[in-house]
Amino acid sequence: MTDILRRRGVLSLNTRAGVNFTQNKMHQVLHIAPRSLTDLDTVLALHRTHEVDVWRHPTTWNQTLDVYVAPDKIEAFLDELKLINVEVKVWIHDLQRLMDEEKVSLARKARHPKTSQGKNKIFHTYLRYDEIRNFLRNAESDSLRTDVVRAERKIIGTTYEGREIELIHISKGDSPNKKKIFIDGGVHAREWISPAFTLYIIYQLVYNTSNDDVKTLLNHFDWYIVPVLNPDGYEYSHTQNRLWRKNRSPNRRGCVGTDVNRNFGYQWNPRLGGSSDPCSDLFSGNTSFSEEESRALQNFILANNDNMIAYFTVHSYGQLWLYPWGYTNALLDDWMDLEHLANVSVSALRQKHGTQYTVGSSTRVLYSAAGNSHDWAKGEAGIKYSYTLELRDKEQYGFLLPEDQIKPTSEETWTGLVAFSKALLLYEG
Ligand code: 0X9
Ligand code: ZN
Repeated sequence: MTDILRRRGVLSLNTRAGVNFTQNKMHQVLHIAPRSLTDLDTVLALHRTHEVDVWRHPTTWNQTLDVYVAPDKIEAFLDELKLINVEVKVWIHDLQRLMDEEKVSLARKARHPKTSQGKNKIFHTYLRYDEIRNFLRNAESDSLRTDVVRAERKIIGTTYEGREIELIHISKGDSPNKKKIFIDGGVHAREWISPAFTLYIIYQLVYNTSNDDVKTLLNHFDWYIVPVLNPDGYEYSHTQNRLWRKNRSPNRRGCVGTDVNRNFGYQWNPRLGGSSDPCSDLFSGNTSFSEEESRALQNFILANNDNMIAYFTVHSYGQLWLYPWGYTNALLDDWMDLEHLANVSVSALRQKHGTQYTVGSSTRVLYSAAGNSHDWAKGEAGIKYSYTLELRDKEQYGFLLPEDQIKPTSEETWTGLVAFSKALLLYEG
């Protein structure tokens, strides 16, 4: 019971650093609250030397950091924190347990395919990449049997490990001049809710065509969706390391992986929220567009961006609806347009299950991260409404969002997307 309460953050061990709450050496995620800018800088410097994984960075000293610390690192890390003025709480007390529970749940579903069969599986479980591709194949062939929607798959690139990056174009096939909306997911490997939500969108557009909202969305837009931009990383997070973030291309010094969301070529700069250390989780690559994944997206969008009015890159977690810039805290000239449609979307989203989102510029609300994809989509590809969505949750599970939240998360985000699309029609004509 205590564990459950702790995990839910109800009984967090609220203590100053140094009190020994880690005797049992668990994988823990800490909330660290610095009390000044200097203390924040010290914590960030510590995170580099101690190789802990910052799940969430703060923008200002009065926000907390979420930091995952491995059992063999925690003692030394806490000793250092003792020397500065920070408050430390255990947020996720036993991360290993959460990962084990997730594994059991996935295995149980695999053993009982009856309860989660066919395409409805996307609502209840996190699919592997081959299952996702199967779903796309079926969506394509099922759509060909109707005359109301046409779904066409396209390979837009091949990853370092040889996996094909697949896109699905969903339209009515009736006009070449409709406005286009592009959505990608699975940029970061461990953010499993992201591909799951993109599949929900595809499901709605292909299989729910008698719904009035779906009719509107198909009548007015063409949809381009890449459920998993980084399939190598996604598979690795399923089979080897649940908390993997980057892709899997090899680097110098024997380290693997580039952060695809630091590799885009608009104001690319490893010193602004990325890293030039190939072993870092935020490695920006040796150059911009050094990676297959970012290049695939670049090539496809540049070849198809006429009439492309919106771009969404779907991530987790934090419940945020963000717009550029991510490389500077300067505001866009048209930030009010992006802010307005984001506000419309999050109010609709909230009506569904009460989930609250924060809207704003990604640097101001979150932190700076040069080389991210929404900056490139806006700055280089000229897509007016470019957003990063950070889906659930905020307080409880972080990247390990349980499968029973796939459906409500997808439903509410879909509600936000529908509201966005309708508002866009009113706003932009
Ligand atoms: O750091 C990222 O790439 C994104 N957050 S995540 O937790 N999903 O990794 C945020 C990117 C948004 N852009 C900026 N914050 N600049
Ligand atoms: Zn992400």
